[in-house]
Amino acid sequence: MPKKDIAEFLEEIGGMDVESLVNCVCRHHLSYLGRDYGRTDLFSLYQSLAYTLRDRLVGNWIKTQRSYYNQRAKSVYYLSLEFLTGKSLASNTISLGVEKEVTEVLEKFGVTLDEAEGAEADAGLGNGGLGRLASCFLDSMASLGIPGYGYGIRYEYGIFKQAIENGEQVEAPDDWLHSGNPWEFNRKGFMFTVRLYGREEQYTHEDGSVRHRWADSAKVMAVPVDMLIPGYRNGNVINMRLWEAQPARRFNFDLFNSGDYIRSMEDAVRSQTISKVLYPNDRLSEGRELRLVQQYFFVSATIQDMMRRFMKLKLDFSELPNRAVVQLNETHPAIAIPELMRILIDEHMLNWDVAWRICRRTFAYTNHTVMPEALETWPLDMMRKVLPRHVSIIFEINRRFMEDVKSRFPGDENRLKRMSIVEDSDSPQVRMAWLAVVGSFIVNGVSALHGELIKKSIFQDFVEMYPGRFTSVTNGITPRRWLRQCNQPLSELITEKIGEDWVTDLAQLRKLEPLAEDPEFQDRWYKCKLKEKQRLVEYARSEYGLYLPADWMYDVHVKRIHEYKRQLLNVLHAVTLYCRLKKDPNSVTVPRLKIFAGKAAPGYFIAKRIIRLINSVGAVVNSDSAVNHKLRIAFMPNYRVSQAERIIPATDLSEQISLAGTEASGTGNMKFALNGALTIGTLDGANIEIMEEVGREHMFIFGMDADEVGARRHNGYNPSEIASTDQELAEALHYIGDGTFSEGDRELFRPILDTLFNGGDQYMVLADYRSYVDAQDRVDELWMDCKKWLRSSILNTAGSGHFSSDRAIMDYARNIWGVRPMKMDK
Ligand code: 26V
Repeated sequence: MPKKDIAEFLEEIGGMDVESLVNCVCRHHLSYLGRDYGRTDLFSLYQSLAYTLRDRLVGNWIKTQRSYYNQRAKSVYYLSLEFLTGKSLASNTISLGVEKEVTEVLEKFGVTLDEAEGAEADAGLGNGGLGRLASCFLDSMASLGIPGYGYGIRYEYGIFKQAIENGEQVEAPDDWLHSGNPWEFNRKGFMFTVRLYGREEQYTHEDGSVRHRWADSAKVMAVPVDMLIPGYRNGNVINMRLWEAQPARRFNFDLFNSGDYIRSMEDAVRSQTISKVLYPNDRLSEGRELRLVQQYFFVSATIQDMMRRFMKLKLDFSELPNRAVVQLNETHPAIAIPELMRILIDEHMLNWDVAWRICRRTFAYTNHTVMPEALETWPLDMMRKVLPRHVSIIFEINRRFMEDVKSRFPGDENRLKRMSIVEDSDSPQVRMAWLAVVGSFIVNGVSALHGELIKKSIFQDFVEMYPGRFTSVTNGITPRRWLRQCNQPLSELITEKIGEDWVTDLAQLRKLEPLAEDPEFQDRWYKCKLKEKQRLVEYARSEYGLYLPADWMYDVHVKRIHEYKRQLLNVLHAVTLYCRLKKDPNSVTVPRLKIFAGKAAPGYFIAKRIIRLINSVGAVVNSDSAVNHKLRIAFMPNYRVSQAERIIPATDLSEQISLAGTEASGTGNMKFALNGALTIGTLDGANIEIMEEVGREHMFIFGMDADEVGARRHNGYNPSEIASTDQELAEALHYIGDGTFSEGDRELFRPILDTLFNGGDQYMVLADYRSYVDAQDRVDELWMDCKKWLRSSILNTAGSGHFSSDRAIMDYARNIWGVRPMKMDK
């Protein structure tokens, strides 16, 4: 071993000055890419720049990991089947504090940072809010010095690419790795074996006790692939470890030897499918075996990695909860609970009670939705086939739990049925949420409202059983990516006025309040917004061939397409404006561009038809000169993190219009407010808390609240009656049905109208229509008063400090994890 310190090696790699960076870029061109640096293209330049930055991260990464070990720090294991990272070039550049230098380096090659990042593929290893939240949390853990790791799957294919053909969504595979990923380290040397299938076996241990083990299992290898996550200018670098499935090294040796080469290769291919593709559903639990295998695969590898680190400390097992805390992002990794039990009981021979106490103190569970169809359940038969030993452990957990319930609520048979982890029916199911609640020391919702709603609905019985176990932590977003990086003009203006500390202490944005009415400041605020609109115009043109007007009001609705998010309500408003304009071209005062973007789950028929409707209404509106001077509609294909970074800073009006009680939190709502958009929204999820911080008078709140929704449901809701008493609504619905937007085809949108009139309008679109349209009229009114609008816009940014993921992570750290920010070793 050389006696050199890491610092000396790093010195050889080179410094942060422009010259060192240029040299390093050229060297990587030569030695990594095997190419002449005199002949760079955009992609090779991006790659060698990424390697150059990775060189500058890895030293701090090692130092950070060593500090964890040396200080015996309690660490957070954030387990998530999804991480929606997006691109890393700009973000890492900013965190390293070399923005100026990198810009200068790229200038020498005739390229901007924006252009260089254009060559990077989005890491889209998630569906939406839940996965993006996980990525924001890693950024905050790194920036705060909270010891921890992100663990997930390195999907070869991320969330599908969406194209729009003939107005409809068409899916294509997201081959994000096809040119390699310069940010990652593949660590083949540190893989673990993961077992699957087989059977449970009883045997007598040498100490005479009867024990169980897992026999005749199949094996796959889990290879760690690490992505480095730097903190903001603090020298911390944390690890996101994503597991890749590979065939066991001596896979199916028997088949090989017997000469059945092809069949043994088939097995190898099958093991690789485990990490092949992200499931593109964000609600419906389909009960697919491959999905269960994915869950166990990454959980097993992660818990092995955690135990490896813990065993190095040579402590009693009862110390585990003082050294590690596992945060379960939804129930997707909840199989970790019986897995840790299995390891403690079967492999380390602990007795049940001791093992259970350890488990219960190690896990915490975050719930992200109240919707019953998203509650994960697994058919018992399937689970028994894939994980035979875990099923008997789950039965034992449940048996003991049922005993507890019985002694607390004697004779309450219905309660037992409701609370049983194994649902007793013709096709028994394992209820993962119940398992997660029973096996965790704390369960949290993701906004104040959501935290209360889950206590009153899905978890009511469990609250009666374990009153202290439920809490909430309001979501947050990283101010680095979602303001500092994505909105350069506004960031610079803010920093000029209040200094740069807001980047790591977002509450400081309050200091903007006194400036809200300052005409000079308002003017500069307006110009920032305009710049971002121009940037979006250019992006939409070059990426999608869309021509957007730059000086209109940008009214933006971007998120997954889902009935509960009510894109349909927004379309009804668009059609209403269309009708008004057709009758009188001067009836609408404000020129408005409605921007939509979002993916629909490939099997979600109605959501896809809603996309078709948006595009169809758009096609008619945009080409009708009686209308298109005041209203245009753009659907931006393939919504993703990097696209959101372009759209959000340019937005004037943020649409957050879910049916109250259905959106657990929302995080897009926070990103828009932070960037000075005004929200039109319902009293749902974190909208409520945004209102409390920003002030109701600076938002457009409309519609029923969650209690009113409940009452209305209870009293019988009749959508037809509403449609027949509101003339504008009736007219809008009529045009959707009569073929106005479908070249005379009256069938195309019938399924959508059917959900309203024959399906009972589950998400009460019609009930909130009038109050929504009235709120939109108030939007126009305020827009006409430019000064007032700008004041509200500034106050939205000023009031967004609470929604930093730094605040959210500190809440978790203090109230759930019991960990503190750590000082790094020198
Ligand atoms: C559920 C399922 C069910 C089984 C099939 C695959 C699958 C994939 C993802 C999910 C999670 C759905 C829950 C979810 O995404 N919730 C969103 O979480 C955000 C972060 O907390 C929150 O802001 C959104 O309001 C909430 O909808």
